Amino acid sequence: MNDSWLKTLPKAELHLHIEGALEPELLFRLAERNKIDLPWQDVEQLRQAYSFNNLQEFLDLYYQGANVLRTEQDFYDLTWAYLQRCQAQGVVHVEPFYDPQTHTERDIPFEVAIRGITAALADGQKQLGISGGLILSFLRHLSEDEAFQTLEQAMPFRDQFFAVGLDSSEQGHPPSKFERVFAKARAEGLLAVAHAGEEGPPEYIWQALDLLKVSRIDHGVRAVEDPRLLDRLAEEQVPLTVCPLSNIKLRVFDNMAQHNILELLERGLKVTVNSDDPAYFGGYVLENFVALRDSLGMTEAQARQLAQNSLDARLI
Ligand code: ES4
Ligand code: ZN
Repeated sequence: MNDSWLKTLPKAELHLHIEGALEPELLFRLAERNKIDLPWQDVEQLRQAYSFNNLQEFLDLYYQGANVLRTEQDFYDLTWAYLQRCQAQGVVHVEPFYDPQTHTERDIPFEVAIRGITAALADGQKQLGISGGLILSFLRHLSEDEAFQTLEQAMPFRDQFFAVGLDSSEQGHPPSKFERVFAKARAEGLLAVAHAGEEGPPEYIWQALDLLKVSRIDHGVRAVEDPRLLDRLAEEQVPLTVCPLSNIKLRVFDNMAQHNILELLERGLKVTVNSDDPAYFGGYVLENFVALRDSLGMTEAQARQLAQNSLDARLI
């Protein structure tokens, strides 16, 4: 099995933080353009910092990296670079997340990020034939009140995103903290997704389903610890957006041979393959498929099923 058929296999990417697609080269270029001093000498030194023991260590660097994003053009360039990677890898549909609070917290006006990102997504549809839509994701380490304020700020741009999400530090920030914010978002006609069961317990996956009423679970790999939950996820065919390279980089599993994605697939769950933060985790969707083949013995039939699942799990 060579890479070329994996490359042309039509796929959707359903779990991608656009800020996590910021490659070190672009990060340095934007720092220069915006006259921002960086704590790293060069791209090599920055890449060497991409070594993490857990989610929080990664997030600290990811928020620091996002600091170079200042103008609408910066967000456009970031998103456009990602879409070009998608086209090169057979990704025909994308539903990226962005974290408005990562930018409004450092006084970038709300409209700057969303305008830049959605302009690039529109050009991606026209020029590259890549379909999709944007998911506005709340930072769960911040308060419920701050999430409500963010939703309020987003309402003038209601037609520029189709769903809300929940990301950042999972432990100690259960979905229940955002039950009321998600209820409001759903009342506005928005769909919902949430990160759950990456580092957090199966209980957080139950809460995402029952309290936030999500259409998909982001990660969800810790569902294996709860047989009743596995039955429910299989029964209801709830998509899980699994991110294999991310899980290895953040030490959710010791190595790729230990990853449970194929067990979940064979148990009848609707699992998909995604890159999460490809600039930080060593690859885009195709590299994730290749890693599953090389280190986990993914068969051609399993690869085709995973790709089909991603198309089936589209929300827009
Ligand atoms: C994230 Cl891997 C991951 N988990 C939770 N929140 C995130 N934000 C960006 N990447
Ligand atoms: Zn994620």
